Amino acid sequence: ARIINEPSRTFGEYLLLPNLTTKDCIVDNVDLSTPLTRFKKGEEPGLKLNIPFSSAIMQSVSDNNMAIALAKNGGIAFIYGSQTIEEEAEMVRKVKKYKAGFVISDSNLTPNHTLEDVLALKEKTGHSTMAITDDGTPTGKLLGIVTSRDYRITRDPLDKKVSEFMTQGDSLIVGKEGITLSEANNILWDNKLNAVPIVDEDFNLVYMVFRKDYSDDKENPRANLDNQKRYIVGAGINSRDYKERVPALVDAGVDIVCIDSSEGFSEWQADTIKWIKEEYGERVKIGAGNVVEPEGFRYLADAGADFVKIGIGGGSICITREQKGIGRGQASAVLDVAAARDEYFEQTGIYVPLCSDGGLVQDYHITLALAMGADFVMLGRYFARFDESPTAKIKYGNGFVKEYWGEGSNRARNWARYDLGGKTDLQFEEGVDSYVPYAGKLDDGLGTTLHKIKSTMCNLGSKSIYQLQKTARLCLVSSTSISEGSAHDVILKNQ
Ligand code: MZP
Repeated sequence: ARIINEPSRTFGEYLLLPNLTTKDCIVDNVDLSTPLTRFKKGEEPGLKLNIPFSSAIMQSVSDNNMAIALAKNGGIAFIYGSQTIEEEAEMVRKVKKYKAGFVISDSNLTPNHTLEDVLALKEKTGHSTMAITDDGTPTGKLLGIVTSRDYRITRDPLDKKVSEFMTQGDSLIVGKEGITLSEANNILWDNKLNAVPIVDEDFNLVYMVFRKDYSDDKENPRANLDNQKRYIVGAGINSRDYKERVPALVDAGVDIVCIDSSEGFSEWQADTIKWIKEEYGERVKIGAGNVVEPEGFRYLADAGADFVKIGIGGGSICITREQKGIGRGQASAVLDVAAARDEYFEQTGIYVPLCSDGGLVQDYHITLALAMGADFVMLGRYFARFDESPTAKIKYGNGFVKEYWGEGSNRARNWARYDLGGKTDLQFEEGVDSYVPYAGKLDDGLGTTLHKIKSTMCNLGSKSIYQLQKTARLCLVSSTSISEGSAHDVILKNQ
């Protein structure tokens, strides 16, 4: 065996050193856009992200709701592949068909405004559709929809137009108030309906939601939209059924696929990439991984991967290192692979973006991963905590938690992720089933994290991720100096 004597390290063992902050280096001037797919020197990448965030390819993290919420914020979700081809394609389709109406924030409009106020605002802004939610976000409670047609939001069950519409039979009654915009859209989509009346418990009409004209394309500057002005979405695939899965996902409109595997330095992955590139050329983008060292990176880059994902065994729900003894501290893996990526760029003129996947605990770990050479990160635990993740929110002690389980757990049984040929079943667990503290709405939590990253970048004198990667200075910390970093030698109040 060959021994690498340098111990492998993780993010908590490093700190960033400030650089000169110039006066123009303010939070508003920090640009977090980043490449998602490979590009030649001097050219633009085929796909970019507006923020360096992707959500993990996991049942407990990335479904169509998460994908819409994250795309709206400028990131991308990779919908989990451990479901049937039809189910996964349907989730992709829902994201691609979802063209949100303009969502009015409560500072513009509240339930106390009259219908005339709403119509006047609609006239003023020129939007054909408006969704009004109680907090102005797509996941807030839906208070009503205003469309350009005369079928409009109504709180009056006797509204003639709505009654007429309902007699056409093109409707489904939902006996639930307080539905969210995404839920309403799912009901429309699932039932192939053009409208749903939302009724209260006594079946009085509260409001109608329409699909027709539900399509104002008012561009949100942060949203990640592709050429057709629809939200971008990724999807997980495996190296077994890709010849059936990829065509179904492409048909559903997927923007990029990613081979979901705990260990990506394999001929299975090269074959998968090769097949996709032969079949679709540059039309279908594909990420591959995971790797933790330069040889694995180079193998996948040579095979044609559009991005390469880094990380083995560092995920919060992962027990691969205990079960198999395979893995590497995430900081060392990112540093080493990033050096190989830069060398590859020097030699070939091709830049292959890197994704640091798993094990990001503190928000600042994201900044560290980017400074160390990652172009974007992938997070499971982080996103599982929000309302938009697909899992149950449960009362736990005095607060709430959400469920979060690994793809290698008995609950997910995603054997294809650990597949090495042979039996098509999970032979032993590499992941756990757990809870994570509930963290509210994605928009709020992500907003705070983005602000922290941008502020840190200002301290480092960087207005872009590229500049951060080039100029950041990091130092190793001793275990004694780590304890200096949190509150110490004081008696904390409210404990
Ligand atoms: P984290 O953000 O929760 O720390 O880690 C998420 C990552 O862990 C995923 O993107 C994936 O690479 C990895 N993962 C998912 N399931 C398992 C498992 O069951 C796992 N072992 O390691």
